[in-house]
Amino acid sequence: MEPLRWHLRDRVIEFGPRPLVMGIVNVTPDSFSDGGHFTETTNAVAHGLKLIAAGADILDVGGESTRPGAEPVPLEEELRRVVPVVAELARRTAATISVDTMKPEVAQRCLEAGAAIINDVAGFRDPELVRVAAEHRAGVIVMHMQGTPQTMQVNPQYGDVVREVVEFFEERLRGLAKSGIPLEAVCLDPGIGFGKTLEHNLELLANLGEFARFGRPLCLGVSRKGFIGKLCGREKNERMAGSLAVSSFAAAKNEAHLLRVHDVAATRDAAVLLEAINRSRR
Ligand code: 8Y4
Repeated sequence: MEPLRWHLRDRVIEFGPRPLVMGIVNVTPDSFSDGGHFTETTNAVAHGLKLIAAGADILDVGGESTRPGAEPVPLEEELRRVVPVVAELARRTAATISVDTMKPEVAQRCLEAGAAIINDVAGFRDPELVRVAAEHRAGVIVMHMQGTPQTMQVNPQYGDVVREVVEFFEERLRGLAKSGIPLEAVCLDPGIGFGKTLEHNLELLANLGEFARFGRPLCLGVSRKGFIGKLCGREKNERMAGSLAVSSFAAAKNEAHLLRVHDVAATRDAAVLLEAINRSRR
C-alpha cells in the first residue's frame, strides 16, 4: 500500500505505522499572572517548546476557545494573541505549526508568520478562508461540526451520525477542489464533541474506519473532552487516562493519523507501544 502523504506548503508529511502527535497550545488570558501581552506570549511559546521536547510532531496554536458555549473572540484580540506566538515558535523551532482559527485574517497573518496548517473547526465553509489557504498552499484540517460553538451542544440530532459526517466530507472535498485546495492538502476530522451527544461521539469512534474511504489522513481530538468526563466521572484535569484509552483504541486499529492532545509525552508513548505490538502481529 502507498503511504499516505499530506502536502503543506513547502513540506510533505508521510504517515508511517503510528499516528503523529499534535500538541495543543492555547493562547488565552492567564487569570493567575498579572497578565500583560508579554507574559501571555512568553507562556504560550514556552509551553509549545515543552511540547516539542515531549515529542510533538505538530503544534496547534489557538487563541479562541471553541468549547461549548464559549463567546467568540474579536478579530483584533485573536490576532494579538496568536500571531506573535506563531512567529516566535516558527523562528525558534523547525516544528510544523498549525493554527486553530475560523478567521481568514488570522489565517493569513499566521501563514505569513510561518504556520503551515490551518485547522478550522467550522470545516472551511468560509470562501475567504478557503482562498487564503489555497493562496499559501497550506495544509488544511477540515473538521465536522453541527451548528456553531455557541449552540452546538444544545440538542445535537442526526439520522445516522457516521453517514452524515461522511456526506459532509464528500461535499467539502468537492468544494475545496473547485476552490484550489487539492485533495493532497486535506486532513479530515470527525469533530468529536462538536454538536454531538455522548452516543454520537462513541458511534463515530467505533466507526472511524468509515472515513478511510477518502484516502486522506484522519485527525482525532478527544483529549480531556466532556464525553470522557461523563463516562468516568472526572473533572477536566483528571481525564488523561481516559483520553489515552481513546487515542490508543484509534492507534491500535490504525484508524487515526494525527492525535490532537494536551498530554503529548503520554500519547506518544502509547503510540510507540501500539506500533510495536501491531508490528508483531502474525
Ligand atoms: C478540555 C479541554 C475539555 C479542551 C474540552 C476541550 C478539536 C479541534 C478543538 C478537534 C480539531 C477542545 C480546536 C475543543 N477540538 N480541532 N479543536 N479537532 N481538528 N475542548 O477535535 O479541545 S477545541
